[in-house]
Amino acid sequence: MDSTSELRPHVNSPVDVLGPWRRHHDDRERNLMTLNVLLLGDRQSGRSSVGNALIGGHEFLTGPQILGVSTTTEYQVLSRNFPGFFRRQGAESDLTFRVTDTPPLTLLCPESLHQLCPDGVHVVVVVVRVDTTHEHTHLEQQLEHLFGAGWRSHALLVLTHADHLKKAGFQPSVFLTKAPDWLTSLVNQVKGGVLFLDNSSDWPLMAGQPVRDGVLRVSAGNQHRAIKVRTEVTF
Ligand SMILES: Nc1nc2c(ncn2[C@@H]2O[C@H](COP(=O)(O)OP(=O)(O)OP(=O)(O)O)[C@@H](O)[C@H]2O)c(=O)[nH]1
Ligand SMILES: [Mg+2]
Repeated sequence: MDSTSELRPHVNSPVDVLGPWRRHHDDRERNLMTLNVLLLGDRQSGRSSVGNALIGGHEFLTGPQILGVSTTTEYQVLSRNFPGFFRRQGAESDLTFRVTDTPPLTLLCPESLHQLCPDGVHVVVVVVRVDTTHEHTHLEQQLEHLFGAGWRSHALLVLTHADHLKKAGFQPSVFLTKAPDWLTSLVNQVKGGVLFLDNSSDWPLMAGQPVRDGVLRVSAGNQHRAIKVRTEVTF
């Protein structure tokens, strides 16, 4: 796996008409696709841990909030390549996940996000933790502000801290039937579906496989078209 950390926003390149596809010419010809993935959620929802699961590493800083301040206060972009992740037209294809971790949703700056993802975002991973759903949240409205109505087809909902459900003897399906209205509404809006994630293990590579598969599925459902961040909005 190759990993790169980007400190500066990506610059548009003239070949971007190809969308996320590129071609490698080494020993064999192979496809390379890069998907821009944006992690969004409230404070301490588990965004950075989901980012680690996605890239199969520990590079995104995680931890409890200190004095009400999030661990993640700056945007961070990390890319990780998974060689031969899938096949396309009979050829092995590499998949690079370019993952943007963010401060809590209420503190986001649309302009900064746009600079980090000038070509847009293929998949928005909306992160909610299962044990704090009593706290009212305005995720849906904030997503609508950031992307307009199109966010629904690009969104995958990841419910973290699923180990807590297990400990409480709750099946995920039962949890969803008892979820508060705001979460039920969110579940019904995201076209990419819902994943439960137990990120308590030390194996982010394994925990992340369903998330990587989910991201690829959501992107394919949009023919790998990206959605742009709207910059004319304020929170
Ligand atoms: N038990 C359990 N702990 C988790 C899980 N996911 C994250 N955590 C822990 O929850 C805390 C917050 O996780 P982070 O990934 O840092 O959450 P965040 O949304 O990035 O947090 P901020 O950047 O501070 O807003 C950390 O201590 C994680 O180790 C999970 O699925 N289960
Ligand atoms: Mg974080």
